[in-house]
Amino acid sequence: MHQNYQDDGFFIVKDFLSPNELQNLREVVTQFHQSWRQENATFYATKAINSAYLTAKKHLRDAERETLFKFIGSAKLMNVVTSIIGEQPAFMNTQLFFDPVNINQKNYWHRDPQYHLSVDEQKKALHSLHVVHCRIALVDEPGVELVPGTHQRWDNSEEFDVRMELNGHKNYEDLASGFRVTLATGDLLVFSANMIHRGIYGMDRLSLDILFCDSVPELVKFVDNDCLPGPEILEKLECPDAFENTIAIKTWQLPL
Ligand SMILES: O=C(O)CCC(=O)C(=O)O
Repeated sequence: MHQNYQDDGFFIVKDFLSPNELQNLREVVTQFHQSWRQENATFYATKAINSAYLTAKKHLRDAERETLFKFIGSAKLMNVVTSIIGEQPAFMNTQLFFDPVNINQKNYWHRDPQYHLSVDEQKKALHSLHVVHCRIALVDEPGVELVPGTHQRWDNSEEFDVRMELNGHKNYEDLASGFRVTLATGDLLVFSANMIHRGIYGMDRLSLDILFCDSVPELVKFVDNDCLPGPEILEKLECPDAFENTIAIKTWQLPL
């Protein structure tokens, strides 16, 4: 496994995107964002910090979806993903992070699984399943704050009280153990969804996040069928494996 990921739970690849990839992704993502904002005007205006399901048909045309699928299924990105997850990664979803309209809205520390797993299950997940964020800055951005090592270790009492808002704490309070990672346009940040983290708002950020996981039904069940490519796109991808693994699990092990 990638050494920095193993030790700290994250690493950065500077200038991951070529100028051409950056331009193509920006165009498609901007198109998605405009359409999504119209459709979700109230949510956007009041509390949203991200959207998801970018590869679905709802907001993008086929050619635009293909641009996303080609990037996600590129050898370049998949080499990074397999360096962490191994040879059987599954595609999970895409998200887009942007600034909240309300400039007073506060960010929040969390581990991604805390919204669907009990505390005991969250502890076990640290030693079993991989869910990995591949976050690509489409403009310079303040980045995220991470607590290094928490992809493998449980919270100390300050971290637990803050992220769970216990004993009078709020989940936006600073943590002594937090480590800030800023990203420049085109950088890739890879980090474990299990680790304690929070976004940093500002700079009109626009960050494309692609999620991959182990090829297991308990994670792949979260994947939306609409977000998967059809056979005509799959055959055009350099590395279709992550999509194929997801499709295989959904087709054979879960009722569609
Ligand atoms: O950028 C953000 O606002 C939060 C990022 C995050 O929590 C995530 O990618 O899971």
